[in-house]
Amino acid sequence: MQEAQTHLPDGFHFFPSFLDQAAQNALVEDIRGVVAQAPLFQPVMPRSGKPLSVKMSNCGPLGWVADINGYRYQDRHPVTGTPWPAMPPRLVDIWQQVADCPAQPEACLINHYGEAAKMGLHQDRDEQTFDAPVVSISLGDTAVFRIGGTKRGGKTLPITLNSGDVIVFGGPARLCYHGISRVYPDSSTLLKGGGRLNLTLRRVTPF
Ligand code: MD6
Ligand code: FE
Repeated sequence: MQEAQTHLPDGFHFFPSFLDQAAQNALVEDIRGVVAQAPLFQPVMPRSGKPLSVKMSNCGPLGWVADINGYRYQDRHPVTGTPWPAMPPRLVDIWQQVADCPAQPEACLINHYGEAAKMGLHQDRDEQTFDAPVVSISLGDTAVFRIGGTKRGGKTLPITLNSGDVIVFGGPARLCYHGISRVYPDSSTLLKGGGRLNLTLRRVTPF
């Protein structure tokens, strides 16, 4: 496993091309299976009800949702009301290879970026523990990921994320601000309908 040299926060790890083409294809099939049972839904911002530009689903015992009432983890799909599909073993394998965490992931948030989708700078802080890292897998179109510090408003560094890249946010980097400033349309042929998938594996409860 090759880790790129970066000037980035401690606890942030970047594994370019972690997944080869065959592994990417297999993962896309796994995610197709998940979204067949738990369709992508349109999250909205709490209070304003403004839609986020990505569509989401989840797998694993818990899933992250955003609606008019807030951001939270819950065990059911907000539209169908059924439990989230099981986490595919391939995702658990990736976690075990890169997370350096004794506990299993409990949630995999699936974000789908279509044309013009972005994600504003945010911290991932809805989990009950920050002792586990967040492991993030990129599939499909290339994106520009921005990472800053733990305070809002600081400067950010751009990182190009290609299909098959994996990043880990742990330790002192766990609460760094980050977002997606752009996605390059048609930069990958991995997904039949185009776009980008980002999978984030998380531990939600203490261990
Ligand atoms: C994305 N990623 O790559 C958005 N969060 O589309 C995230 O929001 C993220 O990549 C926490 C840790 C790693 C991430
Ligand atoms: Fe995030």
